[in-house]
Amino acid sequence: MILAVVFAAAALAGSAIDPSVDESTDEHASTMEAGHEAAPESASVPGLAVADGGLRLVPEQATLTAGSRVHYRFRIAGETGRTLRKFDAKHTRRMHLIVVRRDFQNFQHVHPRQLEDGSWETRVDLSEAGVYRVFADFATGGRSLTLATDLFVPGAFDPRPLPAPATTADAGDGYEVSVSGSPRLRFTVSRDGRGVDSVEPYLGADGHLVALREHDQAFLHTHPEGDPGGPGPIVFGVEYPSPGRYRLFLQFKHDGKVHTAAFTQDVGAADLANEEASHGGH
Ligand SMILES: [Cu+2]
Repeated sequence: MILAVVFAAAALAGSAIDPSVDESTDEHASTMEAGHEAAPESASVPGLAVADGGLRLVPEQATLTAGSRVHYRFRIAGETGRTLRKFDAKHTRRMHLIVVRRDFQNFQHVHPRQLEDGSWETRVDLSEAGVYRVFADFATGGRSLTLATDLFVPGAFDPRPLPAPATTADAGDGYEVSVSGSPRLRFTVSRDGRGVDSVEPYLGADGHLVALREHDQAFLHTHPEGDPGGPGPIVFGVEYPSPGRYRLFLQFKHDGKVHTAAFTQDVGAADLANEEASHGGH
């Protein structure tokens, strides 16, 4: 089964890092580094920056009043400030917008419509107050980018703790999803206790996986595996950039409806994608 992924690592990874920039050498840090085995190279992780590769995510408003169908409007601007109009289709859509509260609640994945002036508009459910992250995931000129910004919804915010790691998740409407393996993840869907053989195509694939890191909500690079439309589990390879906890949101379609299952993964050093023990090649 092939699963498209809602995001992809920018082809620009690392290009923005200029080692000569830090002229005020931090002696303390240098001392700390000395004597250690070679530190891994710094790599940029997608989804942490509002601007990258000469493009910038510009929300019309950073603060919105709570409501269940709130208009959210934004544009992608070039370095001169001009609105970018040309986007490539990626997983059948030209713009994917992920909205999630900072405590990983209220996950939403929507597809905004482009207005005449090149900006994008959609409705989001902001019934609950709090601090949200908004990720614009798109491709233009053959490169993929994930830009992110803050969104504030004033009101009483009662942050919930990250749920403990679990191998099954309730996806609503009687659906349950179980996961096994790491960093190669196999998701199995059941409904009312009976296995669901094949899910329906969703955005040109069998499913989408959004993986976010605890504490900074970095967007992870994941790889779909297998053939589309086939029976069996939905499989993804995930490139974890560091040990720690991650929240994963798997979306699949069945009986004409998109369902979301969320999982917490506790990732150890052995699960990192750059380990030899992983599925190799990625
Ligand atoms: Cu999408």
